Amino acid sequence: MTNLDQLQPIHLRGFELRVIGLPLVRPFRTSFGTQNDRRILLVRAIADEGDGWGECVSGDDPLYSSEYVEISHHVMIHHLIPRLLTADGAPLHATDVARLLEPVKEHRMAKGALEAAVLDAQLRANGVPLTTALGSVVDRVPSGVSVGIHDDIDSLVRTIGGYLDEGYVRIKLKIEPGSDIEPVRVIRQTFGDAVPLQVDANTAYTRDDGAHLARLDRFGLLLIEQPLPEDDVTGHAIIARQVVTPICLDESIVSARAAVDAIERGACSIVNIKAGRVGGYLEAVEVHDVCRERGIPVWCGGMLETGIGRAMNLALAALPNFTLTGDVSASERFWARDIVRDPIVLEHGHVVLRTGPGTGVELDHDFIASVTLSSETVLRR
Ligand code: SMG
Ligand code: MG
Repeated sequence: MTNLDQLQPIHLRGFELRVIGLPLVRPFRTSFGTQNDRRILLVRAIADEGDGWGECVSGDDPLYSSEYVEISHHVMIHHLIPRLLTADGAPLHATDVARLLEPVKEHRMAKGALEAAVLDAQLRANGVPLTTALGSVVDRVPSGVSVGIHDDIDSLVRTIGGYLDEGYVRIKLKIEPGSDIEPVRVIRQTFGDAVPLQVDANTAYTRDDGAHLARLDRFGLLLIEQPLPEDDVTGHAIIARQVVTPICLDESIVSARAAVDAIERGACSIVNIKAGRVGGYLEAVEVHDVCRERGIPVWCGGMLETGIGRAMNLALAALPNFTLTGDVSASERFWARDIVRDPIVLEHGHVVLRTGPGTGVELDHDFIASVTLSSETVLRR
């Protein structure tokens, strides 16, 4: 990672919190629910040197984690932003943000979004791309797609066939008890053993399900993601001893410290990194680093981001230990129209990094205005 402290700091004036609403191109069903649309909390850092934008990955409801749009908005306004808009108006580095927000427990998605906006603003002001700042080593990354639970197997096969035709190089299937072994068997039977395939349970199983999950072993999956509840790290270690397929953690890994703990306890041999889940892109790089030092490969997760979050995820996914294909898909996987002028597209199974200053994306402000549900600006007093 570039030494961000050597960049010129910015003089932060305030933040705009803007909630937009976008329909999904098709419903997305996971073990915790079905989503038809998304409200997304966008954050604009307003600085003397210019603006920066970040995106909060909190969901509509507290189902993936305890965070959700209203709670993230509330904690930003009442607890986080006041800690960044200090009375003395001292210049701010993006690297200061996590430390200033540390006294507030959890709310990592909210913290991560504020840091992302400050980071974008500071990098733009310095003319430095996020890719350079994070330490990206490639200019494009292979693209995987996450496929929701389907009511019937025929439609699942059609959906996956469509994504493979589009060029996605890896399929991740959402599973839950009652929709796991059979859909995986049919996918293997239909598309063959060569298709890189993995499953994600979003905490839907229990410690008693080791023998059941071991039935997935014969399908040669890349990994099983987060079978048990997030706080059951030891349970994952128990499951990991019962299955041959590697166990990957998502929800459980909320920091670099949590990653070290899970790895040392034998709970996972692969880690899914999502910046929002760990409190920001700078902590995400730390997670990458501690995994790399311990020989644990990582991949970049997704949270149904718009082009802002997608461009940032791409920069992260280009770090050297991201040796497994991530969930950074094209904008059109979820959105009929993205909020950036140059949506992320699939090119021969890859997605290409943005190289302009900051996130490198240009926002479609007219479209954003047309899908805005609320907007609030907080300025330094
Ligand atoms: O952005 O492509 C994407 C979605 C990837 O499946 C995906 N994410 O648990 O990994 C995960 C899920 C969480 C999304 S539901 C909020
Ligand atoms: Mg997951």
